[in-house]
Amino acid sequence: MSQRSEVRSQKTGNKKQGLDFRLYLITDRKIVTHYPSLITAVEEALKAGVKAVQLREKDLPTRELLDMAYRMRDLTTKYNARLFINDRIDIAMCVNADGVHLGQSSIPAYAVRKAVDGSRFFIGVSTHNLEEALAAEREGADFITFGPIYPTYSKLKYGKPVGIESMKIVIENASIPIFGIGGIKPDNAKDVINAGAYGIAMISGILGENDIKKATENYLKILGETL
Ligand code: TZP
Repeated sequence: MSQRSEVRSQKTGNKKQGLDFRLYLITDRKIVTHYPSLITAVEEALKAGVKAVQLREKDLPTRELLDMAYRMRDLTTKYNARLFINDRIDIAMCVNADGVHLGQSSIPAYAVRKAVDGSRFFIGVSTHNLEEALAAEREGADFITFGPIYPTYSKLKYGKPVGIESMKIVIENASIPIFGIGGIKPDNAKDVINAGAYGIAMISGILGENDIKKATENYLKILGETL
């Protein structure tokens, strides 16, 4: 076992079993242009081996989001993949999702932890600095996303990306799995993993592509997780 993977397994070894994915696909239906719908685009990624999907359609009214969440639940179950719902613990419960992914303005992780049987339900938290990352861990998150690591269109308005060096500091100080996010593409995905991230999370790197199957397979290959 390499030194890096030893560190990784030490860091995650005492955590609840089942965080069995390192490629984390996040949805944005507006970025899908080469496929007829978000559902068909996500199915293509699932066919290629994606094992975790976060439904993140922040602007959908509750009932439309619920409908979409049911469809994503059916689809992810069909491909034996995990489903996370962004922000909405109520919708996550209704559709029997595998977890919720919380933002910095969401219900905090400790409140979800208190309310939900933790043995099967995962809590992910979006973080952007060390303080947020450590708070998420303290409050009971199972994993975090950290970023944006690289410039990415949807986050340009927040200023400079956090960069890979600040991710390394988070990795040194936190003991839960960390997914690098933001501007992850084939040419930088390996750098994020080599810096010690547990996995990579992305929207456009998969859903914005005109060949989702090929793009997904490429990331899985970079992660050493070909089907
Ligand atoms: N959080 C940090 S960066 C980001 C989110 C949701 C956007 C990721 O999108 P992309 O297209 O993978 O850069």
